[in-house]
Amino acid sequence: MKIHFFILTTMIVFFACSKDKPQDTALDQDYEMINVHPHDSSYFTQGFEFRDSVLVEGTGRNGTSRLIKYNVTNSQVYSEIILPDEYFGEGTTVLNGKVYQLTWTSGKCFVYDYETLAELNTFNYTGEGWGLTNNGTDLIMSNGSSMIYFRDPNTFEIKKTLSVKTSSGASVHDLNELEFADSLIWANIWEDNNIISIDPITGTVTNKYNMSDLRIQALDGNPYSDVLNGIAYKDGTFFVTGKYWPYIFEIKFLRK
Ligand SMILES: [Ca+2]
Repeated sequence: MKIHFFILTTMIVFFACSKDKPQDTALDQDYEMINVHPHDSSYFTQGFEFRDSVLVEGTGRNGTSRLIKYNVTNSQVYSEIILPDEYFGEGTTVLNGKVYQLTWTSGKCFVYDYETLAELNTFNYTGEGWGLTNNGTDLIMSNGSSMIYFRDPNTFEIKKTLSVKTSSGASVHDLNELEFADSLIWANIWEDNNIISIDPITGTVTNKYNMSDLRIQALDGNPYSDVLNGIAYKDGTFFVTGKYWPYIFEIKFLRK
């Protein structure tokens, strides 16, 4: 019975994964390691983005949610704010001199002045908040589903909705931290070691990068390292990390 239970469990897990995760190996691409930087392993990374040479990170969990501006090379903190315990911080992005920070289930997006981190405004929204980035005009948000929302940064109104699918038409769920770079949306997928790139017009997954090796290195450095989550772009390279990871990996995504 134990063997039968194991087989049944394995099949359930397999089909659950095959339904939700992009399985198309034709999309697999390689990456090149450029450098490894320190990452504070107390940071439960939920937002990750550069503004010029400053890394802006938003962290989560109730009681440890922060917004931090720091130096990627030596982890020197320039400034930070601590969210009230009732809020679980999520995705963050910088647009037009403002920092936007989502919350997981509170339905609130906090807006701060980028220079001073003084709170300017709060937007309310329906549903959960997960990842956040921008294309220079619109905020681009995930909520854990297969949908991505383009929102007006001045009103937070939804301007466009994108359904993310593989080329075979399978929906890609659990879209998490986001980055807009090279005219593509780059996304983490919760509890998945792949980073995907998404066509921002059609929602189709264009490439897939397996970061399993980086997860293993993170676990070697801190056994409490959690999932891959955090993509930031600067000057042609990407910086990726995860929740409680001790490292930030600077990489180039290659294409065949
Ligand atoms: Ca990002």
